[in-house]
Amino acid sequence: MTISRADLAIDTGKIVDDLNDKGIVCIERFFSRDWLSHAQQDVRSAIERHGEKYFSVVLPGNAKGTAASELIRDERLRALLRSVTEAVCEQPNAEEIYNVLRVIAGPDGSKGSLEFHYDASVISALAPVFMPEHSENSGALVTFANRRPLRRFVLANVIEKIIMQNRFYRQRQARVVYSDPDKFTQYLVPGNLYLFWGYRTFHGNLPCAPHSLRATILLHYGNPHGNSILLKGIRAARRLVEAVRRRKSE
Ligand SMILES: O=C(O)CCC(=O)C(=O)O
Ligand SMILES: [Fe+2]
Repeated sequence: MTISRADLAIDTGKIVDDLNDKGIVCIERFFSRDWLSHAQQDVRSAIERHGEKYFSVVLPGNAKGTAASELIRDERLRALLRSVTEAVCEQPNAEEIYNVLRVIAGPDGSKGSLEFHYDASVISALAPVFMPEHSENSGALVTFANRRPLRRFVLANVIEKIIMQNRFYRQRQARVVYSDPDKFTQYLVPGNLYLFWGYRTFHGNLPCAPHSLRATILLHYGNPHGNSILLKGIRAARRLVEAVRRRKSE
């Protein structure tokens, strides 16, 4: 199955410029209708397995025949992620595309919201699969674009994490967002593909109304910290912590 529209022209140089200048790039109607309805079916069956609540599936692309596996194997999308990453990072040391399916459903639509963070990857791509009707509580994506540089050293990140990824700082940032929502939020439309420098952009999502359905597939590509055995170990540990965090917040 082709995941993207055949007639779509992709200008990587322009995308890189826009990522640097505007922070977030939307490629409208990137996905084919077939791919989107496949992804929607996958989300529905994931909800049957997990229940109507907030949950994440780590590496859904490892399961054969899923829409996520089509995504991460798609040559066009892979080439896009590779070339934008290489434009800003000489040695992206990329492994495979790290992918996550994230679902907000059930009575508590605010679960997982306002949890602002930086991603570990150079580029993050977001495919919205289901989005609530456009309103104040429709889980818009929040981005504080390009707030930090790509760094080679991990220690600065650890310190920054302590300062920025805690409840108080996040609450403060939430107030900043609500003071000027147009500046920091982006309503997401299923079928579009959104790109931002995940490593450099402090981001998260606004809450959803109770009993909303919001589902996104996240793709993460490119590792700015090199690829020594030590760093591989740190990354593996980080993913474990991340998986536990995701489980806990379910
Ligand atoms: O679902 C979203 O809109 C963003 C989630 C996110 O940033 C992440 O899982 O790393
Ligand atoms: Fe993220």
